[in-house]
Amino acid sequence: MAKQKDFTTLVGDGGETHQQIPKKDTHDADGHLTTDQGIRIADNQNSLRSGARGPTLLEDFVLREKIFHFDHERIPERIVHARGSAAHGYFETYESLADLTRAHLLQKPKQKTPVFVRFSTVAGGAGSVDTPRDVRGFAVKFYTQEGNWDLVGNNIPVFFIQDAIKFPDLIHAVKMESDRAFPQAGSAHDTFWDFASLMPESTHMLMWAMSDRTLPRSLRMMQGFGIHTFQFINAEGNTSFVKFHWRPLLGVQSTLWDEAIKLQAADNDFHRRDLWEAIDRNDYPSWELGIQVFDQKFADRLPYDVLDPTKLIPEELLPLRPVGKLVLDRNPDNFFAETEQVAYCPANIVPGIDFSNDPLLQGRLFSYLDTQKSRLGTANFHQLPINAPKCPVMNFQRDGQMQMSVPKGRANYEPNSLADHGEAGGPRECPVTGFATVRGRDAGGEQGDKLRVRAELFADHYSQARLFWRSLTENEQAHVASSFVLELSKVKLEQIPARMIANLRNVDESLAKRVATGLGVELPKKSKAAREPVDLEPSAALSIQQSFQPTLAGRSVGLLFTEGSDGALIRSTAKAVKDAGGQPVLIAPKVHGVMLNDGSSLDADGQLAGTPSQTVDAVAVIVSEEGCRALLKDAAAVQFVMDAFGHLKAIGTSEAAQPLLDKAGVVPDEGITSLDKAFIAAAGRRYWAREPSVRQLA
Ligand code: HDE
Repeated sequence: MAKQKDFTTLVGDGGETHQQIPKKDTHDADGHLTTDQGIRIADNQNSLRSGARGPTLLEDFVLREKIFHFDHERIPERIVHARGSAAHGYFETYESLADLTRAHLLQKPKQKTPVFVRFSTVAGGAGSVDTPRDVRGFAVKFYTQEGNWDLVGNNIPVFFIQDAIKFPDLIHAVKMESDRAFPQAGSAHDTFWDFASLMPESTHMLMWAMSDRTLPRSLRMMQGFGIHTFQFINAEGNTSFVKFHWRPLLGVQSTLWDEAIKLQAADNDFHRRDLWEAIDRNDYPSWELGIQVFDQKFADRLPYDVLDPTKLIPEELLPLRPVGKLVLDRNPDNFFAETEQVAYCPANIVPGIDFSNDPLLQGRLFSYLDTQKSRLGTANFHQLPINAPKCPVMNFQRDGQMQMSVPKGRANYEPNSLADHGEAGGPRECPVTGFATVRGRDAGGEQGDKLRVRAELFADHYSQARLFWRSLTENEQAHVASSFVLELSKVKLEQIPARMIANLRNVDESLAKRVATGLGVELPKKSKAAREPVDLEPSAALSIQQSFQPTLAGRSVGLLFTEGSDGALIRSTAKAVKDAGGQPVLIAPKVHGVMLNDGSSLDADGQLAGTPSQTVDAVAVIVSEEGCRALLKDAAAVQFVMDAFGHLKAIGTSEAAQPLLDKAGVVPDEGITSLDKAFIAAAGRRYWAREPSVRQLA
């Protein structure tokens, strides 16, 4: 405490002062509009002119300042993960992890730490859409009492490459092609598949990328992974390896590709809106943090290297220990100030946690700090309110652009003896509580000659890709095969699909054949694996469908109705959806004043043509006979039902709706129900068995 006070009087302050910067208001205390210099503005409608029809005067500082500021509103977007959405919340521990780590945030049960979490797509620009096939970022900033810890992960537990030196190549290849500037936000093009097919180490991640994992139903329904192996160190100095997993309490759920493509057309901001609206209605998204903890002996027994970020440790082999809960309960006040300016960095780590020698992680430790300087324009970006630690910041870093704190006194170096002469001497290092790096050899780290080589087991590029494939349901496998076909169909250079299929033969012969058949090309010769793959035990935890929990919690149900619809049925269905934790969404051909059969009038949440069924999880068609006749002539209505059926959703229906169902080609199955309890029970699921009847899969 004493030290903290010293510092505040001596050098101003890092953390606290930044927190105190008032939120920018556009008006002064009495509600008056001012310039950035605080001068009250008399007229915000007209610029200063010489005569009513005369030229505008250079003298108009109000106009000039306003336009000047506007001209500089944009900052460079992130080179990757540019498109994102974020929220505030907290992390609460279940129990003490003092046996494993001395990290302050993990010491006591029910300990709460504020967080800011940003989700993102990888390839697209900041203005791109939310639902392309893409990996999602899952970045968590914990504002702990011992400084910020950033766990900057993805929704997939492995990565494309093993070494940071390949990252610029990977990203150049996946982003829009550099001459034509398309495609935006998509991997289905020559340069990505050219690179990927030449990098067998990417095969495991490609399997995930082509699976339903890259089409999340909601940011609230994704897993998150720290990917790399990290280390814990406890107060006694004992170390262990650790991997971090986030499990959504709403369960993992994805969309179908056809659905995702149509969602893109229906709502560019589908995920951003979904996250915002859920928090806005106090339906707070939450995740459980699970850890996989192991030691060197365990690592030595594995047929893959735990420092290789293209590998995972199956949960069946090393179960997750649940350690706490993440809850997002507050939307940002300002998108730019918070979501855009937040600067995550895997190098932000707290005492008790440490990195491993994973060569991808090691490269990231440099990249993020560097990128923030070019994005935010100053080495003082850590002083922005969203980035500032919520604990004191005390050091002798000084000056730089946009310096916000006002250090007092002469102590801007250390050691100094100023305190001996009655001046404040500033903060000092603390070997006891300060961050201590795990000594390499304690944790099986290696030292040796300086070499540009990879460890031996990194050369196994296919065993885990095969493990993933064999862990999926037949339906999920068909999605993977079909995605390869669809993506590779967009590749124009002939040699690329052949090279990719040659690699896939090392994963699974039937997969390779299905992709070749789907593309209409001959099966190429199998590529030579750098290391022969081995068969690993399948892991059901890797399959979304096998761990799917049917529920309406956090999901929405579209109620399509018309003039003359059964008012009581609409109301009871909406209530039943709500009671089951879901969100009813009323959809009608017009939004205001729809007259129902009981004489009441009802407003809709969405107009039919602008609210297609892909925006909801199940549909109830509650139409009158006359209303149904009108809908038969409305392509949006027919498509609404056809897509709900094609996207394997439950459809609850009354008799009057039958002609519409017939026209949409709906064939009865267990997902097509009457509008009673059966519908509510059916609505929280997807009907995978229906898929072969509506879609040709590879
Ligand atoms: Fe990143 N990554 N990355 N990355 N990454 C960035 O940092 C980088 C990697 C991830 O919401 C950038 O602030 C390198 C793996 C997320 O703001 C940049 C390498 C994983 C986000 C950068 C990787 C990630 C980023 C761009 C290979 C999953 C968004 C802007 C060595 C564990 C964070 C920025 C947010 C962002 C570099 C690999 C996740 C350029 C060099 C592996 C979620 O610094």
